[in-house]
Amino acid sequence: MVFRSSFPDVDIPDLPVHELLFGDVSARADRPAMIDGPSGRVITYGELAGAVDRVAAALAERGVRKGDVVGIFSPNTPYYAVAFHGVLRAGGTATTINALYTPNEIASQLTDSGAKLLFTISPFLDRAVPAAELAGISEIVVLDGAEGHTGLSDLLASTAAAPQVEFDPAEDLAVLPYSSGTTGRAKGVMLTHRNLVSNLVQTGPMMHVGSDTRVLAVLPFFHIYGMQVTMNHPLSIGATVVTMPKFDLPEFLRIIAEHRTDRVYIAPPVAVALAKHPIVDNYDLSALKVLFSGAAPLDEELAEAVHKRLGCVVRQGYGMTEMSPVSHSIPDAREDIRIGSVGLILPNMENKIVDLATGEEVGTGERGELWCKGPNVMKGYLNNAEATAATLDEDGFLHTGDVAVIDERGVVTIVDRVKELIKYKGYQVPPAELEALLLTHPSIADAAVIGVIDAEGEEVPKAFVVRQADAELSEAEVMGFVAERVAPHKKVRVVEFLEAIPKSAAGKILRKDLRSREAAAK
Ligand code: 4UV
Repeated sequence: MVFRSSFPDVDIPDLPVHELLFGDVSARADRPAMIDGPSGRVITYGELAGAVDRVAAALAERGVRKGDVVGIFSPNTPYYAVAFHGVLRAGGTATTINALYTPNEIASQLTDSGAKLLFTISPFLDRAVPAAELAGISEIVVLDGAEGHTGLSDLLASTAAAPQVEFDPAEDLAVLPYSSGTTGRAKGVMLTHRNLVSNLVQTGPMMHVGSDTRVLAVLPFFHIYGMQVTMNHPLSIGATVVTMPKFDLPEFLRIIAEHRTDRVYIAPPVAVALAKHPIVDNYDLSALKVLFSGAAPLDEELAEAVHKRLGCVVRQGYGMTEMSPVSHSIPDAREDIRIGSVGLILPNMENKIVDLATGEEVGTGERGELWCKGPNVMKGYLNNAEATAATLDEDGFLHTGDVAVIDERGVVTIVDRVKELIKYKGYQVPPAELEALLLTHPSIADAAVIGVIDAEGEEVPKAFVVRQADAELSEAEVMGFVAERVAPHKKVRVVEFLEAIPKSAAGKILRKDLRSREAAAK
């Protein structure tokens, strides 16, 4: 059975992303497009569109052509949008890099994506410089400027005409964010201009964002949720984006109060702070109308507690990098939909629910793997036909690796995850990457990593480790070894030693057995 969206299809403009956002800003040229939260500095739509043109011209002068990949490694600031849309406007593809990454992790993404140039900020140069060297990138553009490097100001000084690039929105790649998908290491997710533009208009009927809306952009722009929902969507409507470079509770509350942001997008750990922390009462949060959570399951009781304490509407959505990213969301206006669900199927989309054991499509009220189809679904994984074929079927359905139930009203609830992926505070942790790293330790004979729920209810990576014969190795040594080599969100937080890792006859780790072992130990 195919479940269709209950909304009528929306028209998808046949435009590249930057055209949708900045194609004609004359009516809003003097309105604030972005505000840098910490400093309060404002950039208007006219200034932003002008800066995007300058950067595109300067990138073209430097040889950036259609299809060239450019890395962006920066926290959220208005400059991020200038670099991002400058790359797209020049015909390039932006590969957005996690701001917490180590030099090796950055280099791996730059190399895999074939990036030619890298944007960063001066405090990140200690990681960006070695990463660029490893990846053979010779030019780094520093957004806030730094001795010995090209600065954003150099690009903005370009007097060349903005390049005339012909776009085919359905084919040309706008961004290459990295995601591990259902299995394996992080892969480049090929999202076209049409994929991104589709999702910007598909979310329209779900949320009330207008030119007076002020969106708080604390979710990182490098992750598809921050990029599309908190940067591109408000800019496509003429709303104002208030940026925050990283989450810090007092600063978050101060910025909501001072800039009177009325829409705030979060991942579930922020809801915990908003429900429980005493300092929340010290700020005037009366401007906040909608608090929207996604990227990991939101606990219903917690959501109710936040709603009661702050008096705002709390809503949840579901998405995946591979879907640009939103596929389901609770509309602002639907008081009747449970906050513990992820709401309704977006317009222009279809779903199937597929029984995990039999592979048969099932109907209303039955659980199974969620498959999604729509114009926002990726073109595929970069240089990885095998992973693409394992995720996208011949009928165009993306197999999400999440287990869901759809009720008779079309409300979707995510009930489990069957893919390998671990989510730590909404960030992706690919177990395959940690397993490969653990195997490089001389005292480790074998290893497997799964997500487990800790005492605070957070999903955390747990490593099952088989020591080499006669090797001495403690849990702390295993955790220390990993922590020195990965970004903080990928740290192994629990270790258990085993005699052997359960494996199938073909040598695949039986994660299901490890999960049942974990459940039995509770
Ligand atoms: O690929 P990714 O890191 O992508 C995301 C995107 C989440 C978004 C984006 C825009 C929204 O408006 C929104 O509401 C959510 O996280 O990871 C995808 C996987 O994260 C889990 C699920 O396992 C996905 O396959 N996930 C994401 N949202 C939820 C979730 C959720 N609401 N409940 C449960 N799991």
